[in-house]
Amino acid sequence: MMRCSFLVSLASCCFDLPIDVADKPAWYMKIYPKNMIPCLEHENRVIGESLDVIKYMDSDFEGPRLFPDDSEKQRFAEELLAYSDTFNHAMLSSLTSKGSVTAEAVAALDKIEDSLSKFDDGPFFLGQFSLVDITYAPFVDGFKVFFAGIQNYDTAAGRPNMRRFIEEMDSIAAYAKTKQDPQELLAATKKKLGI
Ligand SMILES: N[C@@H](CCC(=O)N[C@@H](CS)C(=O)NCC(=O)O)C(=O)O
Repeated sequence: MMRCSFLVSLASCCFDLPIDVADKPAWYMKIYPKNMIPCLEHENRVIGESLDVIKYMDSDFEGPRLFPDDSEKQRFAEELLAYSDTFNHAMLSSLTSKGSVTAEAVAALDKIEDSLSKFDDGPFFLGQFSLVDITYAPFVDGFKVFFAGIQNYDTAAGRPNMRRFIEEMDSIAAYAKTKQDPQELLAATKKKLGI
């Protein structure tokens, strides 16, 4: 079962709702006909798309803001959020290529490694913890497991910033509790990708 509640947990909200992505309950589609996870229902509004959900939660709920005030960091945050689909696509293409790791995937991982060193006031993408980390952490973590299990490649080897990022994320209890057993996750992903 994949827990898709980490965004909510990290933003200190009051839900903690595990949903099996492979077998979503019927009530979910009634709330969000697109039937993709996540979605957020709040004050009679339903918001889908993970990036929209985390931005909404950051701006409409109380607590520390997870989007920076600094304009340089804001620009970099938007750039990284916009890049997340490209990153995932590059990584998935490699996993389904039936060969070894593609140059495109290596370049995407190197871009993440470089991005993690842009600001030196902390181990996260913008230095301090932000929405960008929430966006990337499950992918960086998940792809580490998938590349090891499918292409025999350690995505964090020779990438010390990525290794540190993973360790720092794991030390956040609200994130750690959303993680699935790596072998179960790998098996489910292989099945889904037809590998
Ligand atoms: N662009 C969407 C993608 C959502 C997405 O792919 N969700 C996955 C789970 S993480 C899902 O619902 N998979 C089940 C399915 O495809 O039926 C977003 O960022 O919210």
